[in-house]
Amino acid sequence: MKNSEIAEVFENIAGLLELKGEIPFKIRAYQKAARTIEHHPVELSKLVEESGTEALREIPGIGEAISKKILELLDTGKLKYYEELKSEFPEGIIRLMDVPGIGPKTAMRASKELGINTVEELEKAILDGRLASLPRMGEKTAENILRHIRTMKTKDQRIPLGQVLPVVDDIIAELRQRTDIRSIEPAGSLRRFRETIGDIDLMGTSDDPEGTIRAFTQLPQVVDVLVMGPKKASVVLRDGLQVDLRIVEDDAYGALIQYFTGSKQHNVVLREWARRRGLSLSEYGITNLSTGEVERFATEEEFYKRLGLQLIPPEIREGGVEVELAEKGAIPRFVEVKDIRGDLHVHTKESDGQNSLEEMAVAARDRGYEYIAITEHSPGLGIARGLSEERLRSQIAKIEELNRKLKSIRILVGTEVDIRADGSLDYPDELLGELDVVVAAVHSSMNQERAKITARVIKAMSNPHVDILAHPSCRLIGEREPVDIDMEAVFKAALETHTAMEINGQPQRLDLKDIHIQRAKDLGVPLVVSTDAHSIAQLNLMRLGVATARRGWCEARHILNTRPLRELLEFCGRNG
Ligand code: DGT
Ligand code: CA
Ligand code: CA
Repeated sequence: MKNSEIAEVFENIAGLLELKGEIPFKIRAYQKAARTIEHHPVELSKLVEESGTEALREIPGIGEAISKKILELLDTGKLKYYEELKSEFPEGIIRLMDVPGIGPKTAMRASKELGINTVEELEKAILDGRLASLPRMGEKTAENILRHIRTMKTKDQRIPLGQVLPVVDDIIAELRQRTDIRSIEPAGSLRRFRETIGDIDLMGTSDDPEGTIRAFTQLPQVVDVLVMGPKKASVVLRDGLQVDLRIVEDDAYGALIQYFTGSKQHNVVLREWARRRGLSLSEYGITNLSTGEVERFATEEEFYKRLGLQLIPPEIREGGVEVELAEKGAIPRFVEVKDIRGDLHVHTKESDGQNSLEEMAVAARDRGYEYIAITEHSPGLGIARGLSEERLRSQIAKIEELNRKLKSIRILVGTEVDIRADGSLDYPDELLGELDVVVAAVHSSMNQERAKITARVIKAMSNPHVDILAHPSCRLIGEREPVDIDMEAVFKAALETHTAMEINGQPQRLDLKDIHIQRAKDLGVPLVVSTDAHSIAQLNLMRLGVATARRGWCEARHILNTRPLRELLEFCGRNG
């Protein structure tokens, strides 16, 4: 976070306190801090990184309370106190205040006097001159605000991971074909499997760095070259995505990929860790501060080892407790794709999938799975060609037959039964009792209020036949907000009813998400990682599901479908 952004937060706090009628002394303290920070010659993030957190207190006008708030902003990008304060005001005003250059007073006036409550309305009011007509506003200020709105719009565009992965795979494949590249892999948020991506960072080694960089800038999907040097380039793709590529010598690759994998917060913690040991970190290596000597590292493992740390998996490099734990060697081995023994959420042509039952089963067998559950939709969902009771019964017979034919994989008869608006299930209990695995899911009435949808889902989980709750939040990243459900209550119910929570690997879902996974795991809630595959190719989404589980600090033992068939069936209340 930049000084100007931190200053704006404090300026807004002062404004909100003023609107609230707080005592002037308190308001002035925040105003003063805002001005000091705005004019401070060094970025506070840098100051803290290089001189430690105590350095903040040495700035005049920054006391303990403000210094704590600055650290929270630098660490998390957010401030709890500010968020709580904002929640006391109408939402429209807060949205306006998020535009740089608009403080609480202007937001209040724009809302009250011009009826503006969204950024779009604000943009319109600037274009037709209404905003400038407010007292003490003027053309110039309004124009500045418009510029802020425009940059805010482009900056805010984070792209769902699922959209970025194929683009990256293409670029890497093309570069491998065209050039003398030796190795190339993503770093940044992509390597950490964050659910949305700001830009793509690629790192590599090459026999001909300049040639590789040139080929990179000449890829057909590139529309603009922002930076080009002998060993690095930044380009913009047709769809507006930015891609950075850096090439280094083999013996410096470990430090490079470590640095650019981030996260920024992880690197800040790591740097502070190193500083206390007389070392300084950079993308080139580790510098011994007393001798000035720079050590280079070919692998990340050696890099972390030099710092006295275990190799930290990229998925958890978010600046939490991972560095502390790595010193003690206390980071466990997280679940890997190879630990997964079967997929428990799969569709075929019978409902809305693309491949036949046998094709899916054979593909699962070829992946080395021990079992696969076929889980078609129930009839409540007209759109997805849900199976009537009769069709489900005939599918049970088909699966039994196929199980006799295909010896090396067990096909489990399942369903993805719809949880109706009142929490009842879309098949009768008696039919559910004939299945090996019952996955239940919400697909409709997603706008129910919190208490209602929570009770609805818990009611479904309480049905003794239900084994797994699929995509519990129902979000579609970048498209649909999660349902307003009390996740904590759902997890508690999961423990009581012995229901597993699904980690859905569809890139637009990744549901449960990382922080919920971590919480569920800590509570001891059983988890499964499933793909919800609608085709053979989508069985590969297991990689995304597993990465998401890793972001939630899951080991194999936390994931039910790493267990052998017999144990899985036991969990589902079936014996063999
Ligand atoms: P994104 O692109 O917003 O999805 O997120 P990242 O994590 O890929 O961030 P990006 O592309 O800005 O930078 C890649 C990594 O490079 C980042 O995770 C950490 C490192 N990095 C970039 N700028 C800085 C910096 O100013 N300080 C530190 N310590 N690390 C940085
Ligand atoms: Ca990035
Ligand atoms: Ca970048």
